Amino acid sequence: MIKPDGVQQGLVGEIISRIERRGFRILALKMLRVNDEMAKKQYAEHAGKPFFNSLVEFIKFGPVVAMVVEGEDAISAIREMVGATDPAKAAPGTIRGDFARDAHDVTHNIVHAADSPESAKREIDLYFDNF
Ligand code: FUP
Repeated sequence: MIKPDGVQQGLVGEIISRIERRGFRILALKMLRVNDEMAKKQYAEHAGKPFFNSLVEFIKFGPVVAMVVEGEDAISAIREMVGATDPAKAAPGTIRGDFARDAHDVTHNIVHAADSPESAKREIDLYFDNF
Protein backbone atom coordinates (compact mmCIF):
# COMPACT_ATOMS: atom_id res chain seq x y z
CA MET A 1 0.00 0.00 0.00
CA ILE A 2 1.16 3.48 -0.84
CA LYS A 3 0.14 5.45 2.25
CA PRO A 4 -1.35 8.97 2.21
CA ASP A 5 2.09 10.62 2.54
CA GLY A 6 3.40 8.66 -0.47
CA VAL A 7 0.40 9.70 -2.56
CA GLN A 8 0.70 13.31 -1.36
CA GLN A 9 4.40 13.42 -2.27
CA GLY A 10 3.62 12.29 -5.83
CA LEU A 11 5.35 8.92 -5.48
CA VAL A 12 2.64 6.64 -6.92
CA GLY A 13 4.33 6.22 -10.32
CA GLU A 14 7.82 5.86 -8.85
CA ILE A 15 6.78 3.15 -6.41
CA ILE A 16 4.76 1.18 -8.99
CA SER A 17 7.73 1.43 -11.40
CA ARG A 18 10.14 0.08 -8.79
CA ILE A 19 7.86 -2.90 -8.15
CA GLU A 20 7.47 -3.66 -11.87
CA ARG A 21 11.16 -3.16 -12.64
CA ARG A 22 11.98 -5.82 -10.03
CA GLY A 23 9.86 -8.24 -12.05
CA PHE A 24 6.77 -8.37 -9.88
CA ARG A 25 3.32 -8.45 -11.40
CA ILE A 26 0.59 -6.15 -10.19
CA LEU A 27 -2.58 -8.24 -10.11
CA ALA A 28 -4.91 -5.58 -8.68
CA LEU A 29 -4.63 -1.89 -7.89
CA LYS A 30 -7.03 0.62 -6.39
CA MET A 31 -6.99 4.16 -5.04
CA LEU A 32 -9.29 4.51 -2.06
CA ARG A 33 -9.89 6.27 1.23
CA VAL A 34 -9.36 3.96 4.20
CA ASN A 35 -12.22 4.31 6.69
CA ASP A 36 -12.01 3.90 10.44
CA GLU A 37 -13.14 0.27 10.43
CA MET A 38 -10.64 -0.73 7.72
CA ALA A 39 -7.81 1.12 9.46
CA LYS A 40 -8.45 -0.60 12.77
CA LYS A 41 -8.62 -4.01 11.05
CA GLN A 42 -5.44 -3.42 9.07
CA TYR A 43 -3.54 -2.49 12.23
CA ALA A 44 -5.33 -4.86 14.66
CA GLU A 45 -2.00 -6.35 15.76
CA HIS A 46 -0.99 -2.91 17.09
CA ALA A 47 -4.21 -2.23 19.03
CA GLY A 48 -3.42 -0.89 22.49
CA LYS A 49 0.08 0.29 21.59
CA PRO A 50 0.88 3.97 22.24
CA PHE A 51 1.11 4.78 18.51
CA PHE A 52 -2.10 2.93 17.49
CA ASN A 53 -4.42 5.96 17.38
CA SER A 54 -2.02 8.16 15.42
CA LEU A 55 -1.40 5.28 13.01
CA VAL A 56 -5.15 4.87 12.39
CA GLU A 57 -5.63 8.65 11.95
CA PHE A 58 -2.66 8.85 9.61
CA ILE A 59 -3.79 6.07 7.23
CA LYS A 60 -7.20 7.83 6.96
CA PHE A 61 -5.97 11.34 6.22
CA GLY A 62 -5.89 11.02 2.44
CA PRO A 63 -6.23 8.54 -0.40
CA VAL A 64 -4.01 5.47 -0.49
CA VAL A 65 -3.12 3.09 -3.34
CA ALA A 66 -3.70 -0.57 -2.49
CA MET A 67 -2.03 -3.22 -4.64
CA VAL A 68 -1.89 -6.98 -4.92
CA VAL A 69 1.60 -7.97 -6.06
CA GLU A 70 2.70 -11.41 -7.23
CA GLY A 71 6.15 -12.89 -7.77
CA GLU A 72 8.97 -15.05 -6.44
CA ASP A 73 9.31 -14.51 -2.67
CA ALA A 74 7.12 -11.44 -3.07
CA ILE A 75 6.57 -10.82 0.65
CA SER A 76 10.22 -10.77 1.72
CA ALA A 77 11.44 -9.14 -1.49
CA ILE A 78 8.91 -6.30 -1.34
CA ARG A 79 9.64 -5.73 2.35
CA GLU A 80 13.32 -5.51 1.46
CA MET A 81 12.50 -2.91 -1.21
CA VAL A 82 10.38 -0.98 1.32
CA GLY A 83 13.16 -0.75 3.93
CA ALA A 84 13.22 -0.42 7.72
CA THR A 85 10.04 0.69 9.51
CA ASP A 86 11.77 3.78 10.88
CA PRO A 87 12.58 6.00 7.88
CA ALA A 88 15.60 7.38 9.73
CA LYS A 89 17.07 3.86 9.72
CA ALA A 90 16.00 2.81 6.22
CA ALA A 91 18.90 2.07 3.86
CA PRO A 92 19.56 4.14 0.73
CA GLY A 93 17.98 2.44 -2.28
CA THR A 94 14.92 1.39 -0.32
CA ILE A 95 11.64 3.25 -0.81
CA ARG A 96 11.63 4.58 2.74
CA GLY A 97 15.37 5.27 2.66
CA ASP A 98 15.06 7.28 -0.53
CA PHE A 99 11.82 9.15 0.08
CA ALA A 100 11.00 9.24 3.80
CA ARG A 101 14.29 10.47 5.22
CA ASP A 102 12.82 13.79 6.28
CA ALA A 103 9.73 12.24 7.88
CA HIS A 104 9.33 13.62 11.38
CA ASP A 105 8.28 10.27 12.88
CA VAL A 106 8.02 6.53 12.28
CA THR A 107 4.33 6.76 11.34
CA HIS A 108 5.06 8.73 8.16
CA ASN A 109 6.87 6.01 6.26
CA ILE A 110 5.23 6.13 2.81
CA VAL A 111 4.44 2.47 2.26
CA HIS A 112 3.01 -0.58 3.94
CA ALA A 113 3.76 -4.17 2.91
CA ALA A 114 2.19 -7.33 4.31
CA ASP A 115 4.62 -9.37 6.38
CA SER A 116 3.16 -12.88 5.99
CA PRO A 117 0.86 -14.84 3.66
CA GLU A 118 -1.82 -14.59 6.38
CA SER A 119 -1.64 -10.81 6.66
CA ALA A 120 -1.51 -10.52 2.86
CA LYS A 121 -4.72 -12.52 2.57
CA ARG A 122 -6.39 -10.54 5.35
CA GLU A 123 -5.43 -7.23 3.74
CA ILE A 124 -6.46 -8.34 0.23
CA ASP A 125 -9.87 -9.33 1.63
CA LEU A 126 -10.08 -5.95 3.36
CA TYR A 127 -9.40 -3.83 0.27
CA PHE A 128 -10.53 -5.91 -2.74
CA ASP A 129 -13.95 -7.44 -3.38
CA ASN A 130 -13.98 -10.91 -4.90
CA PHE A 131 -10.23 -11.00 -5.62
P1 FUP B 1 6.22 -2.27 8.95
O1 FUP B 1 5.80 -3.70 8.79
O2 FUP B 1 7.64 -1.97 8.58
O3 FUP B 1 5.25 -1.30 8.31
O4 FUP B 1 6.17 -1.97 10.53
P2 FUP B 1 5.20 -2.46 11.71
O5 FUP B 1 4.19 -3.46 11.25
O6 FUP B 1 6.08 -2.81 12.86
O7 FUP B 1 4.45 -1.11 12.08
C1 FUP B 1 3.32 -0.71 11.39
C2 FUP B 1 3.28 0.77 11.34
O8 FUP B 1 3.20 1.31 12.66
C3 FUP B 1 4.51 1.38 10.73
F1 FUP B 1 4.39 1.51 9.42
C4 FUP B 1 4.64 2.70 11.43
C5 FUP B 1 3.88 2.54 12.70
N1 FUP B 1 4.74 2.56 13.90
C6 FUP B 1 4.78 3.71 14.64
O9 FUP B 1 4.12 4.70 14.29
N2 FUP B 1 5.55 3.73 15.78
C7 FUP B 1 6.29 2.66 16.18
O10 FUP B 1 6.98 2.74 17.20
C8 FUP B 1 6.26 1.47 15.37
C9 FUP B 1 5.48 1.46 14.26
